[in-house]
Amino acid sequence: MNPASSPSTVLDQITGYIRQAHRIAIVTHERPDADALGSSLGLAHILRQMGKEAIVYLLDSIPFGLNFLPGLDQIVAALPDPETDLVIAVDAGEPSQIGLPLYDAVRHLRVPLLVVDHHESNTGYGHLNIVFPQKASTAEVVLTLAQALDVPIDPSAATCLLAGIVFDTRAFATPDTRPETLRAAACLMERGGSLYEVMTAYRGQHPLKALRLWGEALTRMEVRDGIAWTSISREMYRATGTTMEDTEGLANFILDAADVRISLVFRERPEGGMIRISARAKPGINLVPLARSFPTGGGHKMAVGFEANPPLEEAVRTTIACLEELRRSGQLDDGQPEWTAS
Ligand SMILES: [Mn+2]
Repeated sequence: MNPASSPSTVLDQITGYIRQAHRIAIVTHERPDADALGSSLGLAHILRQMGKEAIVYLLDSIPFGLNFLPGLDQIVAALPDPETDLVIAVDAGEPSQIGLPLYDAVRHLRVPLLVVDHHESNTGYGHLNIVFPQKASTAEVVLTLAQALDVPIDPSAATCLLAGIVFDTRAFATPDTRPETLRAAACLMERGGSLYEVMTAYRGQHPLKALRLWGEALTRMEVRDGIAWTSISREMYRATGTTMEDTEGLANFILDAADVRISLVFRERPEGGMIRISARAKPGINLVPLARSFPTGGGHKMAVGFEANPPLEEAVRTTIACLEELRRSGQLDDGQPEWTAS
């Protein structure tokens, strides 16, 4: 391996940038999940321990069920302060995921951008990129960074990072959960992170109205050759009093069925525009080529998100056709799963 690009060298360079910075802006992807928020807030707590001014900028609302994360009240729903001298993007595989207003503002700061992530599809858009695709969560990458910085992790940071690990591994149930993942979680518990609080939040992610929406979606589900898909229309949100946020987890839920290999959920946005698609797969399948067939796709082998043109029925038709073609031509084969669950 070229020493200039080895992870430890990049880690050294990144810690150098952080030590020199005073006011650090942290950004993450739109519609943040627990790993995005937990990693952002955890990193902010760690940087504050170092005496830095660290601010998480987020234009989106906080998802239902993540209100327990310590430090949420310090999130700033605005564009970064012009005095910012360093920006760190966490858990965002590419600039478009951060969202245009925020990413544009970040670029106009003309300060170094560090990217901290675990997505295999990360495009390396930062001046320095620390991307560990073998890690199950960005939270673990942040923990590695904190260890490299030699900063003590306080209970608030520990709970935030633990949330990232638990939610991204679906409570230690994904095939990328490895001994290192459990060691990271144990380390965070030792620093005062509350696994109980995180697990309670993990199990309690969905309000009843979301289950009603899921019921509707499951009734409409179609299955062909191990591929299961369903779609959620604006009318369904209206009838159940839900929002797009209430669809989080549905694609995984469908994938859990024994005879499903790939699941997809197509969603209209309440405000209209592009159709949002989440796809999930069992080990041995790589969905990244599917996501890359669409303009805004990204994710991991077994979990991708992308957008297709409306209307909903057309998005379903074109996506399933594309998926079946990629599958036929062997482009989704991932050989042996990298880490088997057995
Ligand atoms: Mn993540």
